[in-house]
Amino acid sequence: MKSGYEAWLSYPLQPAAQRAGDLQWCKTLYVAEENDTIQAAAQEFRRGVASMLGIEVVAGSAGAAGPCVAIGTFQGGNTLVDQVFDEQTVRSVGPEGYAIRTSAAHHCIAIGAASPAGVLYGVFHLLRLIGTASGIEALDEAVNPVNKLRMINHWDNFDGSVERGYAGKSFFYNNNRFVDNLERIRDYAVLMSSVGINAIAINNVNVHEQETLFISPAYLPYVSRIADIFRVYGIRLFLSINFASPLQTGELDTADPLAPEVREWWRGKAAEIYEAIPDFGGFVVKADSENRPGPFTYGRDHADGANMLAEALEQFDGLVIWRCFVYNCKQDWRDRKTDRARAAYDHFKPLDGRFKDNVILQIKNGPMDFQVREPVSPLFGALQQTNHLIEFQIAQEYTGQQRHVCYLVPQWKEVMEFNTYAQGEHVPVKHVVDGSLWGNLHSGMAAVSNVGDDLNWTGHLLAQANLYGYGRLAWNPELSSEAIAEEWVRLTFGGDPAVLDTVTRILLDSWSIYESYTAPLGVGWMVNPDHHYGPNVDGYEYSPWGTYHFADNLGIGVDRTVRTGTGYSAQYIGKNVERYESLADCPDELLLFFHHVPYTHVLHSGSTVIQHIYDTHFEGAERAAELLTLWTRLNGKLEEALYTQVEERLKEQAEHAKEWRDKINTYFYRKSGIQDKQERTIY
Ligand code: GCV
Repeated sequence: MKSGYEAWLSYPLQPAAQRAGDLQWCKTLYVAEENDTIQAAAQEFRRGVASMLGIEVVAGSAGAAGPCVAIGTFQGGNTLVDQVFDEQTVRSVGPEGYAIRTSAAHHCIAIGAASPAGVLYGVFHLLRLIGTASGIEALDEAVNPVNKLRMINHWDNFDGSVERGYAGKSFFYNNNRFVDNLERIRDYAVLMSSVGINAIAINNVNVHEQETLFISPAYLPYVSRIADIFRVYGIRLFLSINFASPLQTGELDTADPLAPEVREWWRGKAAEIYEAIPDFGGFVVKADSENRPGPFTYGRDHADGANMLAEALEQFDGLVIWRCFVYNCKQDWRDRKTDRARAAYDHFKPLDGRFKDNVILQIKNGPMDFQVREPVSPLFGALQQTNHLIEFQIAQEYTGQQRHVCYLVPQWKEVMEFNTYAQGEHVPVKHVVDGSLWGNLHSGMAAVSNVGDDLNWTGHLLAQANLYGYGRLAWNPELSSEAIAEEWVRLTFGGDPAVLDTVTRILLDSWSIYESYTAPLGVGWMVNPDHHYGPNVDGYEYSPWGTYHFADNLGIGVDRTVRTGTGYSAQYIGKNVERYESLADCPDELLLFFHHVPYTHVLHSGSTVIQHIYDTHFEGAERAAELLTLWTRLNGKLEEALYTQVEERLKEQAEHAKEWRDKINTYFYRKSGIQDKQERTIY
């Protein structure tokens, strides 16, 4: 019985008509290399084919007659691979790419790559084609990942808790120990490599006392065991580190990045780490952010701090991934000049060009913090001489915490398509992020993981679509949200058209539904403090975190204009400045992020702000209830265990959406005194 553990690698049996076509190629697998990664690819191929096509794959060889699948690196010993691919094709395949071709002349489907990881990605591609009934008799393509770094950040703590984790406990640690059973970590590595993830940081960016010691001899052997597993699947392991490590371990009395003894300490540390893990990826660093230590303590800046670490790692090809989530979290709410949205740009733009080549700045997609709606961070397009990554949050901290369904791929797509005007009329974020705009040495995507030790990995089964979708999008940002959703549904549940239609519809509508019953028009927050679940309009209004909506009896919104507000809109480039600055041009969905307006302000939609709030909240709660109705149509069409786990979550969502509706509507009705035109019940 399926539980969701198999996720998108559950390999449902394909319909008989399709099986016949795919079978003829897949009965035999020809592998010539002993390499662990290629053997892992072969093992996955055998597993997938057995389950989807119902046959045991047999081993083939160079001279054997009859069709087969042949996999290997170019010039790696697989003669069929070398015969099928011409020089031009081989040249077009990058370090992690692959070529795949159905060759009638050679009676095979060949998958060739420059590296074992490329072979693995190619095999997963073939399995995906079989699983989505795409046909494999005329394949001919060379595929390379668009983004170089395709990273997952875990916020797992050594005690087993996961910061912003909504799917159980960590499967790396338990009660201040590394787990003994590594099976689940292996299964996780398989899942991640199947969508092209090539880097994973295994501990929280908030590095506490015990985790500070992960880079010490006491713990490095355990970290190394995990790196051994990841390596097989083409994944480099990273650690989040504590900037004050030399001080905190008691070995030095300073962590000043310019002090020679500190530089020496980190150089020694790097040597120890690479001794244990020769392909260690590097450090993820949260410094001078939300009470974490950093270079500011010593009057140094972020470039001083990052470069010091980079210097220690560079001889080993290690990277320093330095986060830009830096702002004043002790703001006085009475201070109307400080604007948290400005902070990342104000800190990092002046440092552009000062970072070493192996430093990568990691920038959250928006200027605040993974809200259901916020503008794109103005740092994308502004940093011309610095490597950088975009950071998304797969964990649904502010988007329903995996108790509500919220398929985030459409949101990420919107961010990636955003025109930065960085150099010319059309420069989308995706070209800044993939490094093509300025030819960055390092670039790509990172995202906060949404998995835990829940049997189905993500708590809400439908939240698996976000994990899957993140990997697919990082590999190829051109894929559409629809295509990714459909792939995920077919691979997870099989190809029944009713299931496909219903589940993709639920996924594709879910972000807009969640947005409509929560904080309106881009203003954000309005959640309960600390745990961030559920409505609380003034939850953060008088707090030090810089997250205000300024609602009074007349109006609502944050004035971030240059003319009368915080000046944030000037951080954008070209036409974006005026678009956000002008009340007339600002898009409705971001109106309250940029402007403070009366409740009677008329939106582009023709509705007033207050009526929009009422309408979207009533509709949103209704649409949330419809999600449940849609799902119940699948009763009997899915395995019981899969059906019921989603049904339960959708019930909770339908109820909880009403809570959001009533709290938000009531709050604004009481503040404004303006009646709902439709006279629906507001308390
Ligand atoms: C890991 C938000 C979250 C924190 C998180 C922080 C970050 O503030 O609520 O839990 O800390 O972002 O990204 O560093």
